[in-house]
Amino acid sequence: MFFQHLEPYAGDPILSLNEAYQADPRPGKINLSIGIYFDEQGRIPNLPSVQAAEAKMLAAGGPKPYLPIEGSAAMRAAVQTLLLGADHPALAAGRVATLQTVGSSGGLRVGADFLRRWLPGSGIWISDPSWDNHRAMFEGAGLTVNSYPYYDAATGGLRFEAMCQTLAGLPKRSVVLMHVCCHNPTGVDLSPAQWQQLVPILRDRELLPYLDLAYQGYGDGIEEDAYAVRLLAQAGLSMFVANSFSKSMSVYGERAGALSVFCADADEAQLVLGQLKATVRRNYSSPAIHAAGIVSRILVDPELRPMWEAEVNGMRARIQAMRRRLHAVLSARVPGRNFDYFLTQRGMFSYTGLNPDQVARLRDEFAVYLVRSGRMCVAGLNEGNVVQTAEAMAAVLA
Ligand code: KET
Repeated sequence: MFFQHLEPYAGDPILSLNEAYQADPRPGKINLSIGIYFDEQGRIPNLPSVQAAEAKMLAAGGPKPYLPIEGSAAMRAAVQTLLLGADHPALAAGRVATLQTVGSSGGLRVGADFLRRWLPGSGIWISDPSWDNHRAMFEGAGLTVNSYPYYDAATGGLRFEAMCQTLAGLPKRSVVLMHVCCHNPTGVDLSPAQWQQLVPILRDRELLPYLDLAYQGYGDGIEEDAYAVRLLAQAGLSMFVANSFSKSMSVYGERAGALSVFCADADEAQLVLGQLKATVRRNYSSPAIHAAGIVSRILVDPELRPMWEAEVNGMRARIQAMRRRLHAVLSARVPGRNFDYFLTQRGMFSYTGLNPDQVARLRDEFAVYLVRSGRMCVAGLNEGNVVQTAEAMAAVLA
């Protein structure tokens, strides 16, 4: 026996909860745990744009070779344009190295391994709180993970002053992980004006932004949600951007994502691309061809692109409608308590402020599943379960 000494794996706080939900036999159970968009019928949509892209791929036939280490050239180019818009000076300068990755998780981890090797001594700062897996991933890669102030529990908003102060005092060449839009788990984002205020701090302190863009299109729109990427690129900063198509194309299991590293110039970008490739080759070797086919077709095909944009707009509008419904029902059921955060927070998630005991009661007594931190996936609500959810919340808040 070789492995008797292993520590048992406690399970992932998000994925294990989703499994517990699946195993729950109670009818009428409600899944507001994992960050997945469900439609009005409570299903994960198979978007018509994705189906059409797959039909075209099937019709074209052809072999399935290995992709290059860095992934599909068509997808990498399409990702760059999605992030920056066409004809961005950073693209013209050739200073962006982009890899297709195994989901954005794969990109985040490849970037982490790269930083550990080539920027040793630099720690990474993540928001307080952040996606649970950020800490696990970066610590797993051997980086020291610290946090900067972010969420203000008193207001349900942002501790922007405290955040700026902390960033302005970090050791030079620190890495700062930021959510581009639809912050996970709080739903609290920086405004464009606040992003602008951040630029001189990042530049003067020589900080390296590491942007996570997992929910593009769920905030204000596909283009609008790329604002921070474009602003920082325009300012000439170096940065990492890991972006995902899991949510925006509803292709979770395809593992479609990318990592883009913005460098000082084209020569540096070539060096970086080379070492990113080395990192990938000794890890998973190359990414998935099916994911590349879907993403690159949808982003560039003149028929599919507008289809997809309309679908994303529809998903965003449905979540916003659910935010308003939940706010209205809860405000009526629990007078004297302010639920405006459901209206101001953006994207899939809201931080409800429920404590772990209240979250446990929601699950045990009402079969309503939220993450232990009090994070609710608002995208799991629909006309059929929103009142039931509000009543359960009202009961545990009483
Ligand atoms: N970044 C963020 C901020 C994020 O919320 C997720 C997934 C990812 C990256 C990873 O996405 P990928 O599919 O690897 O491109 N979040 C949801 C699912 C999970 O935990 O894996 C969640 O928070 O529920």
